[in-house]
Amino acid sequence: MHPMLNIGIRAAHAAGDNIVRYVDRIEGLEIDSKSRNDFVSEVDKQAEAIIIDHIRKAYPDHGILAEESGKHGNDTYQWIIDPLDGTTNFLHGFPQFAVSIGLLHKGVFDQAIVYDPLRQELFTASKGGGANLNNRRIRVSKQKELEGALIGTGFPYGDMDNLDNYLESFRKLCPVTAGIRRSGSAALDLAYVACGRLDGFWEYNLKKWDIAAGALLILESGGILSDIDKSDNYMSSGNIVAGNTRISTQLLDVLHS
Ligand code: 2AM
Ligand code: CA
Repeated sequence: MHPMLNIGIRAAHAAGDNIVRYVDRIEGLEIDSKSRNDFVSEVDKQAEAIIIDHIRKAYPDHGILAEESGKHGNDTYQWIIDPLDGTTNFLHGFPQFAVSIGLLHKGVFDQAIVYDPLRQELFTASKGGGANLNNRRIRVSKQKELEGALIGTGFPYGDMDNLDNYLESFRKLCPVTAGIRRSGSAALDLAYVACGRLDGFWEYNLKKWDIAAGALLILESGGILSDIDKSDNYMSSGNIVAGNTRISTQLLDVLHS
């Protein structure tokens, strides 16, 4: 195993274990609102500190971009961290959230970890080395047509400027798929595309830390990702379409129809 992946896994496990300790004590947590409908709790902050501590100890020169504490250091190697993806779910006791850690080397996806601490599902990928779920190789689904496909998405939640745009995409896709799921954790949605539980995914306005690990999982499991405008700029725009090649292409065709 790549040593950097190994450090990422240790960090994700330690953060995930800490998150799970609070699952039965959500009522007493201190919760701040970063913006409308965007919450952060002391659990997010602790998990992030645990991850950063692991990385700093192993790789003091590496840069970090983390959801709660921002950007630090140089970015030849940059760890992109969402300590708790699905905070709103977590705060409601809704069991769908994950730790997401992606490593970029000179701007290219290099290592990926998405860890669901409740199900103890560890999704990992190394550039050129394939993607795994709990050490077993995963592949994107073989679904050929949107008809019969299960598609993940995310609804707008804070700023509603994009709501009409989103509803238009939903109106186009809802009638032509087998079903649409909104889980509340984009990192897990991408991991589910990577292992074939979802056939495809689309969402607007994601953040880099929602995408960085999930994107490499998909690429290494034989899938593709694109910006909704068909460019490769999904990391900076946050507007993303993913799936196997056929489903991604069909999702884009319908979105542009
Ligand atoms: P977060 O929990 O790390 O903030 C996809 O919709 C992403 O949006 C989620 O992965 C989630 O990441 C973020 N998000 C923030 N607030 C949300 C909310 N109120 N409902 C759903 N997703 C939210
Ligand atoms: Ca988060």
